[in-house]
Amino acid sequence: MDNVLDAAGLTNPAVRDYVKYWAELTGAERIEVVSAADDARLIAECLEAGELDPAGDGLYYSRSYHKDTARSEERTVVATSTPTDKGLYNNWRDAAEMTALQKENMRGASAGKTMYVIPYLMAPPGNALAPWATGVELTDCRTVVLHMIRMARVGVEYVNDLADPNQFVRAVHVTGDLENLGQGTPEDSRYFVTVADERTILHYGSSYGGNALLGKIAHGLRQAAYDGWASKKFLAEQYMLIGIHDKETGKDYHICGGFPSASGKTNLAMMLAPDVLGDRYHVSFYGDDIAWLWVDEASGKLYGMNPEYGVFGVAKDTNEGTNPTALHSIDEGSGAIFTNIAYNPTTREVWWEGRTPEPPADNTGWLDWKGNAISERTAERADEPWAHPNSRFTTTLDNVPNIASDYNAAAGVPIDAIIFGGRTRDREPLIRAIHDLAEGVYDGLTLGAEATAAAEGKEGVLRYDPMSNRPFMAYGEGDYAQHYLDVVGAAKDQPIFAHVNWFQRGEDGRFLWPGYRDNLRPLLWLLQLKNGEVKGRETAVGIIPTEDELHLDGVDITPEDLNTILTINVPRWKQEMANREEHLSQFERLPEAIWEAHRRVAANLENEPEG
Ligand code: OXD
Ligand code: MN
Repeated sequence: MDNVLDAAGLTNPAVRDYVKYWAELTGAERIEVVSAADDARLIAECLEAGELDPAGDGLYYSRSYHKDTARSEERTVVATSTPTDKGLYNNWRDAAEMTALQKENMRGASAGKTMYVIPYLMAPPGNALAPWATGVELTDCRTVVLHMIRMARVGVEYVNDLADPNQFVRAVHVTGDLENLGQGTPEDSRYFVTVADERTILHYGSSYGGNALLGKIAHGLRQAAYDGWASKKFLAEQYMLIGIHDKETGKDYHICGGFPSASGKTNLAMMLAPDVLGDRYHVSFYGDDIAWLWVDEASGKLYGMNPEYGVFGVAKDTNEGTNPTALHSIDEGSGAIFTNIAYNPTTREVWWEGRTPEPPADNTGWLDWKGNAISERTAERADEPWAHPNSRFTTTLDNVPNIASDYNAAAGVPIDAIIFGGRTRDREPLIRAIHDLAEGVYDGLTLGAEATAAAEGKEGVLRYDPMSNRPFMAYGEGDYAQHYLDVVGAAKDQPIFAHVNWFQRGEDGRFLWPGYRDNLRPLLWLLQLKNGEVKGRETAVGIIPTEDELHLDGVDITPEDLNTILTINVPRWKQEMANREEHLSQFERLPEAIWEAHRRVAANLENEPEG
């Protein structure tokens, strides 16, 4: 084994010991150290082995096992040796117990397979947080390697010269026998464990997405959130990050923000300026899913960066209207990999629901995401989707047409605004700016998405998703709120917080705001408010734009609808406050500042005229 590590130039002695330990335990037959330069060879091997299919020039198609198509929140745990790390959502377990269990699951489970060693960095090289961003994933699945090469910076150079050779995340992924894991049954034997205080990730029983690409969610969110708290230095959030350049003043602004799933985060992150504003503003893309935030020591300002190197985007409903930028990031030659969409092996075309209004008219040769011929579907299966609803495309950041020119810069970017947005059919206006940090954190903690027919819950009652981090919480929510107040509170210029909602509906169910590119307009208003160029209108729950402050040239909206999305529905808000009180009461050690913010908003609502 030393020969292989030597040949790959892997010199870090702690990494070498770690690789040897797990190669022995998992029983892998051979090991291979990979770097980004191995991509073309590994693609060729996967095509040859049938693990990938060609989907056009420089595009690839893969399918996962049909019971392995999404993250499993129930099987995901954060383990530590400190019981007070238990929160409401982190599924806390004891570190020693979970480590022993996972070792038993993984023992001998890679027999006959190659164990790939993936040294990676979840940060732009040279970034202040790079010491927490280094990791080594071990995986027995070749397509996981190809995804990691797209989603992270990969190569031995990221681990060889660490100041502390031991400071890397140990991220072990063993696929397991997917056909015999009892997924979703009482016999489920999968476990996805982050042993946060040992900086060790042990995932067993999947080869899909966040369960298997360990740099992304397990390290980039759960482990990093814990590290940021333990070091007192940073936050790791499920946020998109964009830049807005004002060509008239030459100023650059950066906005990041969190949205529960299915609230349009990727579309917002990849948005282009509306045509009528395009001469003045350019919107650039930094990231669609994760941002790490810290205070820069030299300037005292809040900074942010996207630790990822790629986009693992949901395919469904991505089209020329909703997200042309995403479509061009998966053009021919991009090296993108599609997973679990519909595929035509004869023509090498791909399709997913919402790609075009109707599926291809001639279904000859088309296979659904499970590999079954569409033309052979029985009448009762005719309406089943062709693609899995959680099917994805994976592409690197520099394939995104409006990628920011400084996305790879070590410094990161100063953060001007932090926004939260749910999906709410009434109550939440288009945008409301929030007065201060404590109210901002309070707003984030009470973020949620409306219960829909698909998710359990009562109509109009939110499924709370604090900071859009519910599945990624690493320690107690009260401690998390205090840490957020501490990190952002230490910044010299405070970012402005706001809550946005693109999803208000009329009584007939139609969306009142056109959304997509027009979402830039309320964000521009927010920046103007921060700059003191507009005043807005005070309400009980924040400052909202007046109609004439929004740039509305070219927006298709009636005056009545505009009025509705710029008005506060006081009775609905009062109802919501009671739900929030119950929700927040579940968190231990919630800072008094958050309760004060809650009481302030509640008191304001009592004084607000109804209607
Ligand atoms: C997620 C993702 O699961 O980004 O949130 O993949
Ligand atoms: Mn995500």
